Amino acid sequence: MTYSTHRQRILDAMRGKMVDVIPFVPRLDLWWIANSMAGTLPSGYEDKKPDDIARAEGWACYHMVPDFTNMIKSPDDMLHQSIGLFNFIQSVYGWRFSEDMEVTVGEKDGQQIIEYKTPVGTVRTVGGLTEDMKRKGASLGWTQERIIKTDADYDVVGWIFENLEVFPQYDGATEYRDEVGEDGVVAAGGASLAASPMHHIQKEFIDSTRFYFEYEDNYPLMQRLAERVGVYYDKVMKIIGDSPYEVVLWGANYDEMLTYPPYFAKEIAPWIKKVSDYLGERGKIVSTHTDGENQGLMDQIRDCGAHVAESVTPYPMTKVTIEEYYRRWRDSLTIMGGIPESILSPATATEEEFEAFMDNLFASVAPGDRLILGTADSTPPGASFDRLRRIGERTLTEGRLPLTAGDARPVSESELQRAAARVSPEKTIDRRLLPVKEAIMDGDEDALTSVVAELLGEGYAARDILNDGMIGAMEVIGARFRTGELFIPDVLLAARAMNEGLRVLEPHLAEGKGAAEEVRVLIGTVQGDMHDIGKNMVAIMLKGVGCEVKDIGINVTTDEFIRQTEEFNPHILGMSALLTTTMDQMKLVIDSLTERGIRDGVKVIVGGAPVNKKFAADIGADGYAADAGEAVSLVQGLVG
Ligand code: B1M
Repeated sequence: MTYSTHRQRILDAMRGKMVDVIPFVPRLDLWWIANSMAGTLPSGYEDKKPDDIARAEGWACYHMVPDFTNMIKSPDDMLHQSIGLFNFIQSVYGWRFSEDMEVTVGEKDGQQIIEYKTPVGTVRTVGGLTEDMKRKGASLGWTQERIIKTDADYDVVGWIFENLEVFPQYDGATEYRDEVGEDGVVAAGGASLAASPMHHIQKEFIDSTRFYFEYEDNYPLMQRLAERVGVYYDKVMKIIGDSPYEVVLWGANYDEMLTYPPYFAKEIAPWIKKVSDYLGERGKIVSTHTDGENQGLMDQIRDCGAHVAESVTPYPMTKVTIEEYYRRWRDSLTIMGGIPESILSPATATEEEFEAFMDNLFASVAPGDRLILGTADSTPPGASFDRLRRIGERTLTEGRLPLTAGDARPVSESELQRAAARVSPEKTIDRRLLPVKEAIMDGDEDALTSVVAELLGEGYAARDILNDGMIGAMEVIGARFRTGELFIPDVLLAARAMNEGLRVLEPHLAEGKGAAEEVRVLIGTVQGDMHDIGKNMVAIMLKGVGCEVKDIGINVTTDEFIRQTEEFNPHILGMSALLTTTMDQMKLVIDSLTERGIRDGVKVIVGGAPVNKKFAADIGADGYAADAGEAVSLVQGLVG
C-alpha cells in the first residue's frame, strides 16, 4: 500500500502494519532552539520553525505534549515542573490545586522558590531553567531543592495530589493536532513524564540518589504516597481515553541502572500495562520513551503492553545494537528512534562511521515494518544538517518495504560481553573477615558496625579490617554491579554501610592509615550539564573505599574546578559529562590546569555515557572509567 501522508504512514507503522517506506522523523526541536539562539540555522532556514524545516525537506513532524520547546506561552505553564505538573493549552487535560491551599512564588539568584501551603503542612521547591541551559540545548529545567526532604513532607505532597482537580480540555489539543495535520503525528502526554506514581516520586519528588535510600528505609511512606499520586494518574488516564489524540506518550527515561529490572517489574511495568490496556481498548496507541540503557530491561519493555517504544537509542550510545532491538522487540513493539545522536555530529562520529552506521542499519532491520526512524531522543545542537539530509534521502531509496535481509554485521555481540570480561577474580579472605564482607554486601550498617567493633575488641588490626575486609567487599560490589548482577541500590546501600564502618574504624586508623584514606578526590559534573546520578555513584563508591571525596555538584564552571583544585589540592580531579554538548568542557578544564601551572600536581579522570577512552586520551586526561566500579580501580591504579 502506498501512502499520501506522513500521518497515515506513521500511524500504520505504529499499529504494526507493513507500510511502503520507513518513515523518517528527525525531531529537530532542541537542535532548532540552540541554533536559532546562536544564529547558526542552515542557510535559507534562518527564520523558519522546526516544522517548516521538516516540511521543506520532506521529513515527517512529530510532537509530544508537553513539548517544552514549542508550547510554552507563559512561564506559568512550567511553574510547577519541579513536581511534574505542566499546564499547557495543547494538553488534553488541565488541573487546578485545591482552593484550600496557597502557592507563593519567590526568586533568589535566578532560581524560583515555590512554596505550597496546605492544611496539613508546607513544602517547597527551588529550581528553574536558565538562558545558559537553553543555549546548551536543554528544554527541561533543573530542580535544585526537591519537594520531599523530611518524612512529614510525604503527607503534604500526598494531600496536594489527592486534592488536584483534573478536567478535560480538548480544544487546544484538537487545534494543535490540526496544525501538524497530515504532516505528522502529535502524541498526548500522560500524567507527567513518569510512567507510574512511584516513578513520579523517583523522578520529581526526591533527590535522585537519596531516592534509593528512601526506597529501602521508608517504603511504607512511599507506597502510601504512590497510592495518593495514583488518584491523579487515574483521572488523567480516563480523560486521555476520551481525547482526540490517537497517540499517547506514557512514561519516560527508563534505564537498566536507574529503573533496574526488579524495580521496573514492580513499580513501572504494571502501570504501563494498565494504561495500555485501558487506552488500547479505546483505540489509542500507547508509546513509551525508552531513551536510556535498556540491555537489562529488554524483555520487560517488550512485554510491558505499550505499542511503541519511542526514542530508542542504540549502540554506540548504549550497549544494545539496532539489530538486537529489532530482533527482540519487533514482534510486540514498533521501534521509533534508532538513530543515536552521536552519529550526527562530526565531533563524535567521522563521515565513515556515520555511513557505516547507516549501511548496517538498513541491513539489520529487514523486513523493516514496525520501525520509524528518528533521532533519539532529539537532534543535538551540533548535528550536521547534511547528515540529516542523507538519512532522509537514504530512507527514501533504501527504506522501501519490505526489505530483504542483508549481510548485517551486528557490531557488538562481543561488545555486549565487554563488562563481563573485565570482572576481576574475587580474592579469598581471612575467615574472620567474612561477616564484614557479608554485612557490606547486604548493605547492613548495623551488622557491619557491630562486627567491626567486635574484631577491634579482639585486637584485629584496623588497617586489615579496612583493606582486606571492607575495601575488598566494595571491589566485589563494583565488579558485580558492572556485570549487572547487582543494581544501583545494592551499591548505594553497601557504600552507606561502608561509611558507617569507617566511622568506627577511624580512631583506630590514626597511626597507620589505610592506603586509600590518604587519597583526596575532587569531583563534579561539567558546566551546562545537570546529570548527577552517575557522578554521585562514583563519589559514593570512592568514599566507600576510604577516599576523601569533595563533590562540588553539577554545572561546575571551569573557573570553579580550578578554584576548588587550588583550594582542596586533590590527588584526583574527576569530571563527569552526560551530554555530547558538554563533554568538551573537560578539555577546557585540563587546559586551564596547565595554564595555571597546576596540571602536574593532579591526576585527571573523566567519565559519563558519551565519554570513552579515546576521548579521554585526546583531551589529555590521565584516565577514563566506564562505570563506578572501574573508577575505583582507576583511582587505585593512578595513586598506586
Ligand atoms: Co538526559 N540525556 N537529558 N536526563 N538522560 C541522556 C544523557 C541522553 C543520552 C538520552 C538520549 O538521548 N538517549 C541525552 C544526551 C544525548 C547527547 O548528549 N547527545 C540526554 C538529553 C538530550 C537530555 C536533555 C538535553 C533533554 C531535554 O532537555 N529535553 C536534558 C539535559 C539537561 C542538562 O543536563 N542540561 C536531560 C535531562 C535529563 C533528566 C533531568 C530527565 C534526567 C537526569 C536526572 C539526573 O541526573 N538527576 C536524565 C536522564 C535520567 C538521562 C538518561 C536516561 C540516564 C542517565 C543516567 O543517570 N544513567 C540518559 C540516557 C543514557 O545515558 N543512555 C540521558 C544512570 C547512571 C548511573 O549512569 O550517568 O552513565 P551514567 O554514569 C555511569 C558511567 O557513565 C560512569 O559511572 C556511572 C555509574 O556506573 N560515570 C563516570 C559517570 N560519570 C563518571 C565520572 C568518572 C568515572 C565514571 O570519573 C570522574
